Amino acid sequence: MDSVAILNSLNMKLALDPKNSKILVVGLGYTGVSVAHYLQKLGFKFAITDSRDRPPLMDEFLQSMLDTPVFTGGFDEAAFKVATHLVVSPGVTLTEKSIVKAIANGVKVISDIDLFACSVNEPVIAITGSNGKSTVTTMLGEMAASTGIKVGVGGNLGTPALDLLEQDAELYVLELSSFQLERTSVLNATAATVLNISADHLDRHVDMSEYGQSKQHVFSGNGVMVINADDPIVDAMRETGRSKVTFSIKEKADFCLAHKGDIEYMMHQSQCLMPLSDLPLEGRHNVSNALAAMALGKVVGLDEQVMCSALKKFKGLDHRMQRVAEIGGVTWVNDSKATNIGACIAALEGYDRKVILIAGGDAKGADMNELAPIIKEKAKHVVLIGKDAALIKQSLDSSVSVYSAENMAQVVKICAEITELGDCVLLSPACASIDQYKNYQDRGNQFSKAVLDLLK
Ligand code: UMA
Ligand code: ADP
Repeated sequence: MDSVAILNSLNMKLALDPKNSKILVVGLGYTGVSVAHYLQKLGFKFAITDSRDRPPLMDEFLQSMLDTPVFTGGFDEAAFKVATHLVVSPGVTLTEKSIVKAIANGVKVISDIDLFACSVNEPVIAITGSNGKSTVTTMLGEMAASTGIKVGVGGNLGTPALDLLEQDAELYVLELSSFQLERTSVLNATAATVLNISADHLDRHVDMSEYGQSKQHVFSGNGVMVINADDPIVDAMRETGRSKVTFSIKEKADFCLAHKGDIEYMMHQSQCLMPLSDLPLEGRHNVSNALAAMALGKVVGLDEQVMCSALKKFKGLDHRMQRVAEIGGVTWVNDSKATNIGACIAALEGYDRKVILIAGGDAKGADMNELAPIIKEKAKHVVLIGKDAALIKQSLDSSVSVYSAENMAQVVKICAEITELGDCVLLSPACASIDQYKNYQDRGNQFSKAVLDLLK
């Protein structure tokens, strides 16, 4: 879209225009910087604020935006008072006092995703859910690229949506978080999905219902709804009068599974797409992810056979059911990205035998009792780490042996002592990592390092 068309669209959909709007960009992280560059290009005047004294991106930002007022070290009331619009970064909660006050005074809160939605005519695929977003977004990006089209892939995955516009893509695939979606009102994706809903981020959302509702914003507009028929909360999001495509690993759906003789196939209606055994990923949940990606790709006209070829080559992402090593007949698996209960349950459900589970960290307000049944069924031993280890321990009875560790080297040492030939050790913590690690990558890397040290 050229800038005149974008400005028209911004004016029509968000009442934004360079002459009269006073924009405050809240948060000087990756999102805030992408918003600033976008607004500058379109000739908007704006200010930016961050509650940190010196956000890490600030120095670089100041060099490229000398004229922009920047308020740091707290949210300055004066800056909020003059604004007509706030573009709020996902990391900043909408319950922040200055934002609540601004909303009460009629200020419009928007997101970078709103701005993005006003700036593209090309098809957009929007992917949200509690788990599997990054996997499905990356999978679909690879599928689309292998058909030869120019595809922009980003959002919560890493590259801010507005930065993707530089790529002049023919198709955009966006991973969207509940935080991005709760402040987005004009997204009208060509195809959208909520992959699943399970407890997460309950330290930021009021309750499960509000969390689910923010995810549901992904379906705003009139595009095709891609529905996971296996998830009752998602299934209930179906809207009458909308086009829908369903996927399921349990029952008949547009994209589903079926046996032909001894072979289980991924299916599109009555047509076999590929044998399930060709999918090079661990876990039943990844079958669901693959079907979701196929369904989304089909809506925008990607060739099914090309998508299947890309799936067969898909390596999976680091820290998600990633096999680290097999040492002395014991397999070590890094699923550090399992930062909530749903991901840990999915990981355990994928095994047809008992494993040694490493769990714990920051539970983010989730009820750890929900893990107890699957731990009882699928864990031979549990090794607990982190701030909320006790919450998991309390939920378990004496049928599971529980060990506690201070750090990852100790975790791996304990596991090495209790494993037997043929065992599998799974790091799938069901909790965030920030109580002990920089992030989930750091936690996963420390695990992998400690495992590989066993070889020394
Ligand atoms: N800030 C404040 N006050 C606050 C909170 C934050 O001023 O109360 C400031 C921080 O000081 C910082 C800036 O806001 O300078 C950071 O903004 P941000 O937290 O919104 O993060 P960004 O750097 O803009 O990155 C965001 C996403 N981060 C979050 O949602 C927390 C990134 O997702 C995303 O990749 C990026 O936009 C591009 O779209 C990361 C993430 O952890 C990977 N997401 C969560 C998840 O996946 O679970 C939701
Ligand atoms: P997200 O971006 O939503 O966090 P990821 O693809 O990064 O999703 O995976 C995060 C965690 O969730 C990993 O532990 C992964 O094994 C698990 N996971 C992936 N897909 C699913 C799914 N469909 N259902 C449940 N868990 C999943």
